[in-house]
Amino acid sequence: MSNSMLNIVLFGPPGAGKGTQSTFLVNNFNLVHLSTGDILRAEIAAGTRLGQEAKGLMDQGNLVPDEVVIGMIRSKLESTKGAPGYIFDGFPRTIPQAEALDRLLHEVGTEITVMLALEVSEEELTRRLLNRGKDSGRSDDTNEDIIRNRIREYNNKTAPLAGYYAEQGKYSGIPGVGSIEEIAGLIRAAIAK
Ligand code: B4P
Repeated sequence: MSNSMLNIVLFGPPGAGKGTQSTFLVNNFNLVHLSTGDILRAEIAAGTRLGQEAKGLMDQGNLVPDEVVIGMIRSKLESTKGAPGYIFDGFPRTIPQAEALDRLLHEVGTEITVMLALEVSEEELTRRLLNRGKDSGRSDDTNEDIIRNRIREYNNKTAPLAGYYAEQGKYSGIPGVGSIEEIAGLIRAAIAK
C-alpha cells in the first residue's frame, strides 16, 4: 500500500445516503467498498456466532462493540492487499474505531485521504428509513422508536468523529438532500479538490 491510495471515510447519520453513494464511488474510482453494516448483515444471514451476537444490538439500533467491527475491518484489509483504495462506509462510528483505523492504515504506509460527511436533517432521515423499511426486510428500519435510537447513538457516539477528522484537515461536508445524481456530483467535486 502507499500514500497514492484514495481512502475515503463516507460519513453521516443513518439514512444519510452512505450506502447509496458508495455504489457510485466504487463504480467511478475503482475502490474496495467496506461497509460494516453489510458485513454484519452477512454474518447474521450466515448464522455465525458473531452474527448472532450482533443481531440483538442491531435490532435495537445500538452499536456493535468496537473490538468486533475493528476485527472485521482488520481482516478485510488483510484480504484485499494491493487495492487502489478503500471506501469505508459506516465505519468508523466511534473515536476508538477511528484511532484503530489510523493505526491499521499507518502499519501499511497509508492514511485516510478525506472524510466526506453527508448532512441531512433528522426528519428526512426518519422518513427515508421508514420508507426503506417497507421492503428492505430490515427490522431496524420498520419501527420509528428504533430509528430514533439509531440517530441518538449517532449523535452521542459517532458525530464527534467530525471534529476528529476536521482537526486533521480532512473533513468535507456535503449537503445530503437532493437527487442522488446531484449529491454524487458534489462528492466528485469534493474529491477533485
Ligand atoms: P448501516 O448498515 O451502516 O446502515 P445505515 O446507517 O442505515 O446507512 P445505510 O448506508 O444503510 O443507508 P443509506 O444512508 O444509504 O448500519 C446498520 C447497523 O449496523 C447500525 O445501526 C449498527 O447497529 C451496526 N453497525 C454498522 N457499522 C457499525 C460500526 N462501525 N460500529 C458499530 N456498529 C455498527 O440509505 C438510506 C435510505 O435513504 C435508502 O432507502 C436510500 O434509497 C435513501 N436515500 C439515499 N439517498 C437519498 C436521497 N438523496 N434522496 C432520497 N432518499 C435517499
